[in-house]
Amino acid sequence: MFKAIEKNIIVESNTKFTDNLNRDYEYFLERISRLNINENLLKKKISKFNLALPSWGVGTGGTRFGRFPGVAEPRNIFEKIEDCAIVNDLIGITSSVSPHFPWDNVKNYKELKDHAANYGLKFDVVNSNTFQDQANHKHSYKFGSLTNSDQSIRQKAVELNIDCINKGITLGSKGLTVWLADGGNFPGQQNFSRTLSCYMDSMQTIYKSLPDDWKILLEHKPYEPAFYSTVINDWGTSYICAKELGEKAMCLVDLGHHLPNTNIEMIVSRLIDLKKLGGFHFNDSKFGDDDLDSGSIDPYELFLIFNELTSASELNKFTNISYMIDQSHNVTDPIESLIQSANEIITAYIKSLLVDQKKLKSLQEKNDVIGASMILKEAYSIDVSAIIKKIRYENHNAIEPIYTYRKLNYRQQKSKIRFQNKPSLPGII
Ligand SMILES: [Mn+2]
Repeated sequence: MFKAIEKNIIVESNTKFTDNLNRDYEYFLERISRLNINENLLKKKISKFNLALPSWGVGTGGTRFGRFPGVAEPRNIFEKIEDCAIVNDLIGITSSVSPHFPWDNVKNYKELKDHAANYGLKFDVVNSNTFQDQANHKHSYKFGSLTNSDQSIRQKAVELNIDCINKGITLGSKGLTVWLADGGNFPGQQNFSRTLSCYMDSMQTIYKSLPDDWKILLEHKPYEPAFYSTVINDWGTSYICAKELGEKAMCLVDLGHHLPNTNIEMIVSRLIDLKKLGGFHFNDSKFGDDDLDSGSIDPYELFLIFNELTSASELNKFTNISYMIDQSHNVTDPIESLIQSANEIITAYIKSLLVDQKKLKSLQEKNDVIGASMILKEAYSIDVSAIIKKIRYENHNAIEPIYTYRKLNYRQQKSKIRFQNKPSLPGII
């Protein structure tokens, strides 16, 4: 098996940081011993965490105003896999890729699976794109896909989703995420009841094509690209549809798909209790679905979300949740953004593991408001970077991944092979 980065490059750049790391880690161990946390148990929990990279996340994103392509962007899914492998070689917690079809269409899916396996990568849930027309389409999704008023167009959208499942089976995926752009821009444009009923009809047909060990993830969003109404507008609608579809249907929470100030951690808790939480799309936002890097605006919210997950998992309330990044990197090197985002996400997760859940519960019972909030703040304020770096070091990944990545001159190397064919493209995502 070959991987994207030669091991000695990582080993060499790590030597620069090992002394400081050892000192920082010693202090970290002392700090968690005051919370009666066992190092090995903590490491065991952390080692189970895996985050999927979105295939589209290694390309430069854009807005509806335009897109500024980066240097040596990947031109196809094979090159996207190479970039994902760079990220995973550096940080070691992102060993799966979530593809998007038809963007990532290839002739031979077995060959694609082998290509990823050569880099130590697997495929996570597949995603269907019915939010834009393709060059070879005779039909149009302009007025909707799974809920279009034209039955033959609904059928095409259903077929596209089933086609995604079939590709995913060859790739070794175990799930399909359906995010629907369908909705309306004007009051009166759509009958809310009719579109929801069409959605259920279409989804029931797709559901029947799911293998036994698959799940289908329903992703809600209150607005955009439709700016007046969307068909699956919120988590409640998503939950009702998932429940009616059956046990393989689960809800996916994209952090950006909520109106400002929404209490997302509470939605997470509700979906756990209702046994319908199936996955996450991580990103951050300031105003709407901004698709900013995870943890770049509100890392405390990310921590509170993980606190709900950790407290529920200690009670064995769920098992199989798909974690994935879903962001639009408009002005950064996507590889650097993915590294930083993954780091923010695992940081929030580890901090949630430091919360004294028993003590928190007892303070809640006593209505000790300040005491309870201090339990959360105490865990949140502990610097967990040393254990993240230590685990990376022990697993032969990079102690300082951005430093090592920059040492590689990766973009410069790839620019000799990956020629850009267009100076600028319309915005995507
Ligand atoms: Mn998403």
